[in-house]
Amino acid sequence: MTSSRMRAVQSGNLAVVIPAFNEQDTVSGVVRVALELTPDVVVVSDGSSDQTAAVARLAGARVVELHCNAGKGAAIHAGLEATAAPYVVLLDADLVGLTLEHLTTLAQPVLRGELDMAIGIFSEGGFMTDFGNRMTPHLSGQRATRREWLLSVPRLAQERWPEPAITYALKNDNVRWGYVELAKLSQVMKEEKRGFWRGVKHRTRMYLDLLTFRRRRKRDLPDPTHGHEPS
Ligand SMILES: Nc1nc2c(ncn2[C@@H]2O[C@H](COP(=O)(O)OP(=O)(O)OP(=O)(O)O)[C@@H](O)[C@H]2O)c(=O)[nH]1
Ligand SMILES: [Mg+2]
Repeated sequence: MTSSRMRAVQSGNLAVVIPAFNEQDTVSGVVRVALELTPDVVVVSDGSSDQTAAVARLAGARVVELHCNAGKGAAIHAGLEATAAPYVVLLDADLVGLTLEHLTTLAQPVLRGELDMAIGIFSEGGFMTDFGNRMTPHLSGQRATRREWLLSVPRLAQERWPEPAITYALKNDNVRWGYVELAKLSQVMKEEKRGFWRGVKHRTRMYLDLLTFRRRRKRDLPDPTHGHEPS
């Protein structure tokens, strides 16, 4: 057991929050590894029509169930509100090959106070998943940060896909952030888990949503005044 894990477990200061929408095939594997890091593992399922919530509960997670589907941003927000831990690791529920080492790689820089947010990037996990993650590293679902800061991100709960809102806040606030490599980790892509055409439909909707954040941001939020540009 690493010293950072000991610290997290002993003081109860770290939670893992996993937004999961129809992820019954993979969520339990992610929960089991998360439980190696901390007992405070929260899965948020909002309107999943499969067994995601039951499977996650059986694997040992605390499950927050919302009745209507509200999006990944609302799910993360609900997960953050369901814990009091000052530090959180966010994980997607469709990860394959997750290990405790990945989690300590993510969490350590934040627990040590070196970074306010660590963003995990896949490497050597598979051509497509590595490629997707490297093209858009700022969209990664694997992160560690301070819970209070994440809760303060404007529009976090309103955005179906919250990553652009987080990136915007990283620029706007004086936040120390950095990428860490997560070797041999991958995810099940939408086209695999939803079927090809449904996957394409979901992907198209996701990109439309991500691309229109700027419009919503201009309407609702001030311009950045300082900070550096996440790539
Ligand atoms: N609770 C909840 N979780 C969601 C929702 N939408 C996405 N998620 C979860 O957010 C994580 C990322 O969603 P994915 O659909 O895998 O998106 P992605 O990994 O960015 O997309 P691809 O790489 O294109 O497959 C997964 O754990 C999803 O289950 C939602 O509406 N509610
Ligand atoms: Mg995914």
